[in-house]
Amino acid sequence: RQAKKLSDYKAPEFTITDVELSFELSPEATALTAVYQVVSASGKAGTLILDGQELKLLSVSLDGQLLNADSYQVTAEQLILPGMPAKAQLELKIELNPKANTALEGLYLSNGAYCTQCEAEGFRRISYYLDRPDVLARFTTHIIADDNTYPALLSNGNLVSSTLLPDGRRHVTWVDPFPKPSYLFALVAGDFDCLKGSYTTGSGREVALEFYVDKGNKQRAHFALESLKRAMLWDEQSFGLEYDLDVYMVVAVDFFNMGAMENKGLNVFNSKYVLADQSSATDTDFFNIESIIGHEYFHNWTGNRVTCRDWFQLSLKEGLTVFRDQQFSADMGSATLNRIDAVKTIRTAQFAEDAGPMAHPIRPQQVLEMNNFYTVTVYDKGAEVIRMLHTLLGQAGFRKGMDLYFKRHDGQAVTCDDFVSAMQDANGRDLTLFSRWYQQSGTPQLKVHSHYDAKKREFKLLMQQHTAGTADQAEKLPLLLPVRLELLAEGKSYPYLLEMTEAEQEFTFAVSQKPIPVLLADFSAPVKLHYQYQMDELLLIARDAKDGVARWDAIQQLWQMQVIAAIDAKNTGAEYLLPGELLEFYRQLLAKPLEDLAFTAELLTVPGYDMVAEQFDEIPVQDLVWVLQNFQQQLATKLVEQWRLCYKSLHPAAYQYQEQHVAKRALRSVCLQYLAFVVGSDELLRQQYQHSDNMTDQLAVLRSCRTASHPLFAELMADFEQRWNNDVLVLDKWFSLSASYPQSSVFDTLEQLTAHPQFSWQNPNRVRAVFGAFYQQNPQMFHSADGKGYQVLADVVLKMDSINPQVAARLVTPLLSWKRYQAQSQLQLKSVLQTMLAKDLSDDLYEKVSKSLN
Ligand code: B3K
Ligand code: ZN
Repeated sequence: RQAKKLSDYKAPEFTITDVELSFELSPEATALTAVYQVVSASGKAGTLILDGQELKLLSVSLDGQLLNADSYQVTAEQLILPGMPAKAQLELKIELNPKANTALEGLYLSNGAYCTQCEAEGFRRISYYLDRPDVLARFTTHIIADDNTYPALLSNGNLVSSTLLPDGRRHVTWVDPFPKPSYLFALVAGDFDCLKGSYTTGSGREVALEFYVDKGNKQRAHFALESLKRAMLWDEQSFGLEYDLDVYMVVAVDFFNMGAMENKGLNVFNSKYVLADQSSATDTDFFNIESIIGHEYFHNWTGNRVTCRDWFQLSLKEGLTVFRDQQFSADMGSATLNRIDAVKTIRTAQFAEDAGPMAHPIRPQQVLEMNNFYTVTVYDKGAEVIRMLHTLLGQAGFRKGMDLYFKRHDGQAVTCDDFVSAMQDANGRDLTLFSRWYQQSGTPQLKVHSHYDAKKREFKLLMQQHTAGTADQAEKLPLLLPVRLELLAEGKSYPYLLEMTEAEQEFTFAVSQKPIPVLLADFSAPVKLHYQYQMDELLLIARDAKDGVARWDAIQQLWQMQVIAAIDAKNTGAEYLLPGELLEFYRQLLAKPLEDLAFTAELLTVPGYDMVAEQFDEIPVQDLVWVLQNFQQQLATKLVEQWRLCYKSLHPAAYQYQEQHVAKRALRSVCLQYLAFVVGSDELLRQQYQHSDNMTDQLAVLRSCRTASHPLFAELMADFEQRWNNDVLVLDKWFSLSASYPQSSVFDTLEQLTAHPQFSWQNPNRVRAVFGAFYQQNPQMFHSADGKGYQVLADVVLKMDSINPQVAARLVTPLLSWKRYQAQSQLQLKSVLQTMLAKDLSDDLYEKVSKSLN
């Protein structure tokens, strides 16, 4: 199998300027006529090679002349047309079978509705095409389908005509005036409820907003509609960017491989990121909807108006758009909590990716299956890289760079270098060194030592950076690290922004007494920081630092120290008791929560398994699970009265998705979680489950019971299943909770879940709800000593590979990092991976499994 390389990029020899597609929809035999205006870049005739996969080609015509089958060549992945004139019209007739499409890429059916997914290389499953992002064409789309069964016929751009045909079918025509790459094409046909709204842009243009959802779900789309309006306004205010078509449509579908897709004017969304109301969705669901609606909307400029030259540049649009959606969320709610969430993602999933076999820079250099590179590195580390530019250039400088980027590149397909150049030129600042972040994978380790010279009243920080070799790249160079710093002294906080450019650097500060350094405030660079803090220093930072992220981080570091100490004790058979200072800190926090209750809740939470696991080269899974459970138990018992009092002081109000309400529920949930660990909490748990008016509080009870293996779990889960049996989105929460129960009974449970009438291997949400939760939220059983967890997941991955390779390749992730586990697990994991590799795998799965065994 041949991987593609960034260094092999060549501009296309032919381009397509105009596309006219006519679909006559039918589940098993959709007829497509595709007409392209093809132009040679050099003005010379030559061979035109179009991409295409799993297509039934019926005919080819050139400038109106039907071609003989021997004048072109069709392979499994290409249509080759030798002797293509410098300018010609090419017409293809193709037959498609959307019903048989379980990969959910190209044209497929979701609960009977037609929809498409083309990014990254899915358009080639609809028609032969120059399926690469640097070919930009104007699209006209005709859709012909039965008017009764499919009253909504949608595509990109503006609707220009709609005619009822004598045979009861309707013919609609959509024209998208903005030239676009094929990955942004979309078509939807179905019978939906439509929630309508409108938005007037800053310059006074009226935009129709339309949300298409399954019948009966209209009431659940209001929050998404309002989120869209907030996003449209925010982009005007923050970046001066307005929407550019007359209509913005969002369609919610149940069968979808990822979260959502930013097709021009016609977003297609996983229904779980559109539909919400208080009784069926949690605060987190509401949050995610606002953020993903924002994300896809922001792509209209960062992705659609300015797109990627090639797929190696994916972070150009994704890193930047994640950064934009993070800024949006921060402005809509709490900046600190949003930042903490982003930091968690980097420290868990991204650091793990960098340490594993799939390590790659935010701009990968080599790709076999592009869908494998929609990663936490390209997206979230990509966003951190943009954030560092923002930190270095400041808000105003960053905005100048963005303005220049759009001024130069609107309507073009460009590279990450073009983006950095715009930032550089707009600010008159050399960013050559900074650009290394695009080329280098791996997590830099930042080691810091300090020294205070009382005589000279000088404080020195000696900083060293080092990035270890990764699976994809042995040699590493120093990077430009913006290091935010606070020096705490004399009850004050002095802020600094250091720029580290060398492998080793010393910074000197004049201070009249020995300060405590708050290093890497706001997590100003995606690195692992090493500094010998004492416990009292960390507690002081947690109380006195200006930056909220640093305060939270101090508590994280404290817990990491406890984890190490407790494992050491466990190995010598000693009992480990949490230090009094830490308990005292918690006692005081509970007695007098901070004004920000959500932040208080964060501080009171013991870090999760993934967070503590990341500091180990070889992860002692069962020890960690045991220790974390033990810490919660200790906190629960020692502070039981405090948890109870705090819980009781937070009277629930009628549900509103509003910052203060969300915060209060979060803190209440934390208290409840601890209380579930002590005897005598049944009444309280039952009470909250039965009497709360919202999903957030109900789910908090189930989660608490699950985590504490509480006897009430089974009873409440049975009730929940019955209550929500007809609502698949809510039922997914039940599937996940069932699969994450940390007892060996879970293996029988998994079998029962896949036999559940609402389970379907064809639906990615269901499969992820069960098996994603199993490996992400049940480390204890996933890593069970007999290797059963690995076997179960491996079987599922293989089964899924023949149904939906993209889903299979996502699910295989936890098996790949076998080198991170203890000897026994390593052998078990390696053996399931080897068995897998011996099978006939999709490119998606092959790329990952083969790399992991290298
Ligand atoms: N651009 C899409 C992701 C496409 C994934 C293809 N496997 C959604 C997003 O990032 O906004
Ligand atoms: Zn995106």
